[in-house]
Amino acid sequence: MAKHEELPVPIFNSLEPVYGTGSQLEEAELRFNKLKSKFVEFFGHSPDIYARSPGRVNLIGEHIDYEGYSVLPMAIRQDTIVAIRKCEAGDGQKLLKIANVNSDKYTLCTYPADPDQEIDLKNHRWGHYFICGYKGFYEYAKSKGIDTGKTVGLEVVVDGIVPTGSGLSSSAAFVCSSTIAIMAALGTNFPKKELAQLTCECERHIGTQSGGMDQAISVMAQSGFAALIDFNPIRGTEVQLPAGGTFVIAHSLAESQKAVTAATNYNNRVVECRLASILLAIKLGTNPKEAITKIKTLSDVEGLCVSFAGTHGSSDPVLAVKEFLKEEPYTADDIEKITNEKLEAIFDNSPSSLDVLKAATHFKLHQRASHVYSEAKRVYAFKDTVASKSSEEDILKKLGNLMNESHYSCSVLYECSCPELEELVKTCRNNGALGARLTGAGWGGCAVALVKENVVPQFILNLKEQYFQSRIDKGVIKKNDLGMYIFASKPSSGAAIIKF
Ligand code: NG1
Ligand code: MG
Repeated sequence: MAKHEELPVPIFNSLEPVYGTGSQLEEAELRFNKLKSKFVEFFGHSPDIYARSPGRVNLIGEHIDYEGYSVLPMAIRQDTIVAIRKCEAGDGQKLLKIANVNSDKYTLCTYPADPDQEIDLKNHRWGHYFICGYKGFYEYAKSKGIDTGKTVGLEVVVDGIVPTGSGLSSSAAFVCSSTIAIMAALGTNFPKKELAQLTCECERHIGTQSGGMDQAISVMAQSGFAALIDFNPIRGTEVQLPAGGTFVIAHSLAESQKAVTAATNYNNRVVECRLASILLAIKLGTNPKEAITKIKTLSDVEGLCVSFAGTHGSSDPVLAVKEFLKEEPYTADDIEKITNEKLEAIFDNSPSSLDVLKAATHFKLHQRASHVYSEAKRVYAFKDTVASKSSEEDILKKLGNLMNESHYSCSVLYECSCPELEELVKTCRNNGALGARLTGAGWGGCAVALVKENVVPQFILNLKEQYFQSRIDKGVIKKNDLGMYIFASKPSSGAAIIKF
């Protein structure tokens, strides 16, 4: 069976297959026309080709993709479109010129057309995300022995409508659409599954030790379905959501600046999970040296829990955490006594982890591991509930409960919420959401709420009144922009190449 993820990115010569009909198509037509005229304005001619890739909302399975556990996101309508043109040999200097339709906010970025260039992480620029895709494309092509010819200059204009810093993966939408645009401009096309893997590696060039959820769903999503995404190897299984429920996405209006706060937030958790997995492995009988070299994630430890089953009657890793990791935060000293190794030596090949160690005073290993193992179970419970034969009423109720439990775990054990998200999630529940939780990395950004289809308009109105109105009054957002900050979302389609 040729599964769709084995196929290359689809190439269309019109917008309907991607954007459907009606107002969404009209909006897309306007965007493409504007993008094309901007391209002509910047570079004096039309682009060769376009690539688009969507943002996503994660329904459940937070902060576990980088630990090797399956997650359950869906693509959203909002996407990033990259228009691109390959410069001919006579076009002069070999440069990557990256412009944006929103040229006031995102000014032209220029880079050398050199796949080996280093990204200047200390000076963050929006164009860096394109370079992530650029470097990643060449690394992949090289590893596969694909002849990419002489490097050429590229002209690029970007149009992104995924809200940034919102936990909806604007970054993955940008990285994926860039990588695919580069691939298409250079005349190749890879299977979606491989692109999902390669774009995940691309985004790590920005300095976050991300998992692969966002890129996988952005590249592989099928319209009408959420997906269970598995890792190692990456695989997507379509999940049909119950018709009577709708997912409403609402922005807390606190911006999550992941690339800037990586050392204390995102990468800090990745490091804590790694340390928790090493300590657990040691407690489960692995010798410290071997644990340090072989155990990379909490999912690597699961197999070891089988030995624990002999004495404890269960191989549940949640129980192993209870037994073997103390609840009080660990100091570096506590950990080094168990590992017989300096923390700096454990992470010596990862500069971004060393930044984490410099900033951290203690490590909450018990809490982080408890979150990861329990959240991993909730993802499967969610998928099984969707597929169960219970009444729709029951199914929706159970899904809502799982989302609420996930939020609690993110908030209390993983500590990736913030006061605004807490208020927003509470407001969602007070207004009849069956469940509500933060989505994406957290520390700001969006919440997702499961709401019964027939009350969605009223739910949105209530949230506007109870959460957003005071923020409009204070001038945080404009009333006219509200549609960007709270909306219902159906599962949308994944990446596509468009050539007119
Ligand atoms: P967002 O919310 O887009 O920053 C991040 C990671 C995901 C995943 C989630 C938490 C990137 C590109 N994405 O997403 O891989 O770990 O946080 O579940 O860093
Ligand atoms: Mg992101």
